[in-house]
Amino acid sequence: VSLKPKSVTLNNSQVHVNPKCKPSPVLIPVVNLTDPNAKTQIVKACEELGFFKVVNHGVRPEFLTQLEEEAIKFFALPQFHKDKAGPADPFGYGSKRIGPNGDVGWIEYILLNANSDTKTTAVFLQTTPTFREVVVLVEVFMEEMKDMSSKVLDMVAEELKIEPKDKLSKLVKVKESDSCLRMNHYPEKEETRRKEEIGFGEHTDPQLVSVLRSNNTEGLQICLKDGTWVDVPPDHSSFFVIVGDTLQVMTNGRFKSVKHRVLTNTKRSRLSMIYFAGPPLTEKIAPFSCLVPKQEDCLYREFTWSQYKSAAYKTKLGDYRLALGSIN
Ligand code: GA4
Repeated sequence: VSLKPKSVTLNNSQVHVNPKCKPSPVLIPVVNLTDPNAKTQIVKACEELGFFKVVNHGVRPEFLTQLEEEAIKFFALPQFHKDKAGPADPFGYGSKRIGPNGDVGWIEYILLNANSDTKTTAVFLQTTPTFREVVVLVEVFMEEMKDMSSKVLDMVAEELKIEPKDKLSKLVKVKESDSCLRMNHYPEKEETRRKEEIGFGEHTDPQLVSVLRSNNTEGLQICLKDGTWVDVPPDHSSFFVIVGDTLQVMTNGRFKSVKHRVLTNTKRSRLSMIYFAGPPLTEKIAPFSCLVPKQEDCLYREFTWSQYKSAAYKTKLGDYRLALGSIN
């Protein structure tokens, strides 16, 4: 077996795929949200991995199936039709291009702002005969995701003794919260194509937390602290929580925003929906003083979410945005 890094070509650029990638059936922490110990398990997972799986989440499976079916119908439309809902600037329909700085992937997606339903309506109005029903489904889903992320953040605050108790969850519950929803479609591979290709390149999420749900197709990988990439076994009945950069800053690095990526290495298409729970644009982000007893241990200086977001949109997907000094 060769241990030389495999490389795949994507738009003429070489991307290395870690050969040490191994399946990890027991590695991903599983948190039952109704378990009284959930908050301890969540904090442990956020510290060790920045990632965990949520079961007993209370979101009805029939509802998820229905939403997934609508997404499948949308992505099955002719290209010219879908293009009417694009380009993603950053909201709307996008294909292959990710963000404004030249990143690409074997992907098409819809990016929606959780606050303004105008773009959501615009995306589906042109393309979907039953657009009103679809818009309602999407809105209900966003509410469910907001509830789940708030619940998780409340447990984090309780376990870390952050006061007041709703300090974190309030950031995503208020109407000014800058959250968004992404629906990603990774088309199945044709036989002639190379075995592995980058669907969504490695990156961390800038927000507080992200909540992800996919169909039963593999492809998602997370990066461990030692740099090893591991497969996340797909599970359409569960959700996955991803720690974002903002929560890393607020916990003064105690939680790590986890690097993750999607490889399209299967013959089945992958469909995922991710809710990115972000604070209001004007919110000041800095480590909580209760987590930094000595001022000299404070790792990050204060910035607003708006400043961080605009800085993020000037970076490439894989850049390490939290590098000290990158935010002015
Ligand atoms: C990564 C997480 C979310 O998907 C996202 C992405 C955003 C986009 O696709 O518009 C970004 C990326 C993400 C981080 C750096 C910038 C912005 C693309 C990009 C190159 C919606 C987000 O909030 O940040």
